[in-house]
Amino acid sequence: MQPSLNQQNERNDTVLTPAFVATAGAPRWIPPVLDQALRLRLHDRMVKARATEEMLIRMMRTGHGYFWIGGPGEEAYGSALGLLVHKGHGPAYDYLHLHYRSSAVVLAMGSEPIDILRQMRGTVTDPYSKGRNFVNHFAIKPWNIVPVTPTIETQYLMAPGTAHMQRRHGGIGCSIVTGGDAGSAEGDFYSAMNWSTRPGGELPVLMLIAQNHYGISTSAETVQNTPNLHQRADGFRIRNARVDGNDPIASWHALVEALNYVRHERKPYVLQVNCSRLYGHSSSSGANRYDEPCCVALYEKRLISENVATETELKLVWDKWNALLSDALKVVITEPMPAQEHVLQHVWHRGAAGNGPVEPKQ
Ligand SMILES: Cc1ncc(C[n+]2csc(CCOP(=O)(O)OP(=O)(O)O)c2C)c(N)n1
Repeated sequence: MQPSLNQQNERNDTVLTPAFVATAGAPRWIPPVLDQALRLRLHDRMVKARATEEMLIRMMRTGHGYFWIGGPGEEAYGSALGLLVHKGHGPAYDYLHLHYRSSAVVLAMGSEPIDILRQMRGTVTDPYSKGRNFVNHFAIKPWNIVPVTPTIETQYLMAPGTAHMQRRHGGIGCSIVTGGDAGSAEGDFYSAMNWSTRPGGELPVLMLIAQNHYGISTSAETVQNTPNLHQRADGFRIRNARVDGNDPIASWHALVEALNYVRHERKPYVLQVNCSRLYGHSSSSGANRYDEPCCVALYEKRLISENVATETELKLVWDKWNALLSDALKVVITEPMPAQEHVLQHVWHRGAAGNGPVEPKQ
């Protein structure tokens, strides 16, 4: 019998949506208050993301998946960001230009862990790439999540494109782009800052740099002359800040401040989030656990010490997501792989004459 996902399902989970107030002039963005319930929700989302990533690594080790790259260590700021996104389709909503460590963002927005497992295995049911791309390469059109590219940092220069459209459109929607510290050494990052600050053409774009001090195996200190990469924005007179990305509460407040500015001033902002890279670069470096600060463990300690939750209650969150993920894996391994007839589906190709789609040759 086909196993079913009968546990808590994101579709039934109320997704937290920031409030918007339409005033006589322009709409205002009112972020949710970070109360006890929201602190627990943040924890839930962080565990959801970590449990998903650890399942992906197990899939890689047990032959149920292929190459792994992902976001363990980026759950704190990622979950906060996912809960603050103005989620929807079209220029009135936020556009997301993410990178391959952004699982916490899309999971906090309400995506289903099973879909990430599908991409890890490369099944035809993978909703992001139909089994074509490797894991954590999202593409979710109804939520303005543009396809994640395996080439690093190209997303920085695409973000001003959607932000340009949003500038014309008006409202409070903005473009949010994430990337790594090594990638911010590339020209795309600087071009993006330039395009976002043309006089009279400033763009509503939030640029995040995840500073984990590594680019694959290259130490950041050997490449850039400062660990405070957000200060590069000073040269473009872009407002910027740095936050402990392992702290979900600090990250929440830093993101609220940044988003408030970008949404209402309609200008760019660069935010550096310092975070860990807990399982190394990818499966190519073994995906073994490193001894770096773990944002989930740190947050759990804090929730217990501040009497927001007990150890038992927090463990139940882990049990819930781990059970859901084991059920999800049982489903995914029964699903089909792409077949010959899928090769030319969803492919943008105009053919030799440049005027139409190519029919598959029999
Ligand atoms: C344009 C481009 N250059 C090089 C690579 C190879 N590459 C993949 S990941 C990576 C390091 C990225 O480091 P960083 O931007 O700090 O992000 P992290 O992986 O540490 O999160 C490199 C050089 C690539 N994918 N694309």
